[in-house]
Amino acid sequence: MDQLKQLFYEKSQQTANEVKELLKVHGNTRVDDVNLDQVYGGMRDITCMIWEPSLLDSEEGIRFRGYSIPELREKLPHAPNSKEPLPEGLFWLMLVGEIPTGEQVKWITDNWVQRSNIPDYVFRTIDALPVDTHPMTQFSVGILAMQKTSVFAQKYAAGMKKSDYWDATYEDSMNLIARLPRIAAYIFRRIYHNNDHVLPDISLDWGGNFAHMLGYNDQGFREYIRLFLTIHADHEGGNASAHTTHLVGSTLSDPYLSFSAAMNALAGPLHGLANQEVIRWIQKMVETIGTSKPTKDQIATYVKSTLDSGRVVPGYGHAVLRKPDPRYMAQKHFCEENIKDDDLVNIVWNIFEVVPPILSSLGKVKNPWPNVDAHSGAVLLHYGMKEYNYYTVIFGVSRALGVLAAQCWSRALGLPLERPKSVTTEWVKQYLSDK
Ligand code: CMX
Repeated sequence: MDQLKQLFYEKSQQTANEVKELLKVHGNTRVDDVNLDQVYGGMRDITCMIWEPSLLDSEEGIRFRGYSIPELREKLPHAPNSKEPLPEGLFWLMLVGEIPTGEQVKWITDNWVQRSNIPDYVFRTIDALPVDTHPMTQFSVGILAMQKTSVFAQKYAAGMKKSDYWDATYEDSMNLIARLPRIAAYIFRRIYHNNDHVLPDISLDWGGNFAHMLGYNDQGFREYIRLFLTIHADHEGGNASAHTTHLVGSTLSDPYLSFSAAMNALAGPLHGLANQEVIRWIQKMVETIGTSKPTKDQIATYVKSTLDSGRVVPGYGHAVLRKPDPRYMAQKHFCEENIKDDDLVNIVWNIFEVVPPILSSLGKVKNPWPNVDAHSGAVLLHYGMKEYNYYTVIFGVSRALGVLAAQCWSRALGLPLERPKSVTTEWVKQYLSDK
């Protein structure tokens, strides 16, 4: 058994035993009450799921196994001559709850290189799609095409014991994460570089190699990709991509099926697609106003016109957060340290000053602050990646780290099929009149 799997086995068995004891004593203890607003309102804030890798606080933002983003930037191992954390280290932390050593992170990087081979038919499957198919659709199809190689599905068909599910899930998760950058980069080079593909450089770390296969050798871009892949990895279990992984996985669909489904959720404009929408919206603003240096007053007028036309301001608001997203702030700090006087980055920062008071004045927006997607496109564009339709794919590569670590835990804890109760409006009316 490899070192990470062994550690995961020990930690997860210990937690599974603790959970058994907890449920024996407290199984009937009430942890939440639900009101009708929540039933109609997208189940906001209802405590109803176990998700081990991370926990979101509405004021403070995300903590991965107790560590905030600034703490991760400081404590996780870095690549040589790099200031940004290696996302491999975050995966280790999310899976076993311990900050890994540099050697342990190097072990993951090497292990993922060994697991990164992709059958040729996967590329041919992607090639069969019209080249102008949205990159997220190509990504989801590519992931699904790899499902034939699922260890979980093969072992299940051969009669695998329930107590071995976690092991096959771990193998699939590691294989899938190892392969994702290649699939994602293949799609990028297929669509935007006329199939001029860049072969992997196995001397690089997982994120550095992804940047390289996308065709960027700029150190700053590599650094940003490492940071991007770290901060987008997880946001507890209730967000749409995480919850989709959990729901689909709860039927014992393997990690390929669950993660492909998650990518279809991430591809929605209220979720991960917002990072492309932000840039599309800013470019339209610049075009409409007629300058790459709009004043705050001009930005305010444009924001109001967006709202007046019945659309949302992309990159702003959040279902849980009630403060500026620390993932946005991490990217702002990255730019302050690495990027000097970029027009688009300056616009993003000016929008941060202009939008919150306008959204607050509407009286209905619960969180007027920027989320993670408000910043990422401007940084990608700064480094030359202008193909904004592609941005959500990078988010997707990162998201695999959290949701697949979580799926390993779901199997180890033996979490059952998810099946909440739904009711009809007729039922609600009857319930209220009976009361
Ligand atoms: N611009 C305009 N209106 C907004 C808004 C925004 N950025 N954010 C919220 N609102 C509106 C809602 O549309 C809703 O209006 P109605 O009552 O007329 O339907 C009202 O304010 C209340 O919404 P809320 O409770 O504050 O927010 P929700 O939890 O319902 O929605 C989210 C959260 C993210 C979908 C919403 O803020 C939004 O649409 N933001 C823009 C899209 C975006 O940036 N998504 C990315 C989120 C991060 C991610 O998952 O990647």
